[in-house]
Amino acid sequence: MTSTVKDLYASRTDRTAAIIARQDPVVYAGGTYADALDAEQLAAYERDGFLLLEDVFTDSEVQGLLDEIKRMSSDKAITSLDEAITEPGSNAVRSIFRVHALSDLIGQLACDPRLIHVARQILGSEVYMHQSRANMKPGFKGKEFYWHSDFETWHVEDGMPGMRALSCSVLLTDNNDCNGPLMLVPGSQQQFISCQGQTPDNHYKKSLKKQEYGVPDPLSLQLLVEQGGIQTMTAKAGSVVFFDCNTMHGSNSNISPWPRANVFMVYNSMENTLEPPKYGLKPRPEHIATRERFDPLVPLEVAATAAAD
Ligand code: 6CS
Ligand code: FE
Repeated sequence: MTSTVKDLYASRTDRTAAIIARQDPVVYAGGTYADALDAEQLAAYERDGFLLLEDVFTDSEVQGLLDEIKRMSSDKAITSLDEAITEPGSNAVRSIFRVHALSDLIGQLACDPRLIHVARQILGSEVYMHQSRANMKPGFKGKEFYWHSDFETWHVEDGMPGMRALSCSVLLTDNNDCNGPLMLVPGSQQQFISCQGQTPDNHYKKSLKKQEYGVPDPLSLQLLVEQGGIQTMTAKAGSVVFFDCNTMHGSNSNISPWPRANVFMVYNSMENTLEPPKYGLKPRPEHIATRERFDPLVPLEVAATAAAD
């Protein structure tokens, strides 16, 4: 049932840019599905479209994860896969997708109760992994991620029906003023920016290096920023940023000597699984958007108890 119902969040049509009010909740089921966040944290997430939690992972957990993604980014067997994306203009590894399946350690992180219960609580349902990736943003060479709403891409290119997904970014190095921290526009999750331009075939091959379609026009962006300002997520390694799939965000390049390595997990509601992409586009590969093979993620503590039974 995709073609007869009007698309609430049409984008990349032949129309000009437009701002459309969000029709979906930000916090589902009143935030009662789990109890990882307290009322104040939940209210902040609902208002801003993101929440920073500090000191979630210990120094030794962070070290283990950082070692793992460093190992992966210098392992030929991994860097030769389609999952590995290089920086525009160099061979430095920019991102590795599907990291939760390529590494057992990151697979465990994907099911960590400190992440999953927050996602379940906000999305009001069981969740699965829509996309996972490590973004390396190496010192000197790490290039920017231009402003975008993830949902805009996931809606058009992956056929994600509604705004019922979130990302969490686990900081594996300190993110400081100089190394290209995530920038978010508070309150922007409430407006959908319908973008101009039509999607080229195999767009992901370019967009994951440098995105040019599905980015907001300057006027809409200016409006969002006049309303909400910009907040940078500068925080210590071991912190986690949770943000709504429609929150406008981006990050600057990293000309500092300090790498900025973060692992992203995108949790989608089991009630929001993918439909065909818009406009007859070919589905993106499974390692970028989970479409065929997935199950609800089981928090590790439960898995451990079940295994012991
Ligand atoms: O195309 C995507 O799915 C993605 N692109 C960006 C720039 N952010 C989110 C996601 O990884
Ligand atoms: Fe993004």
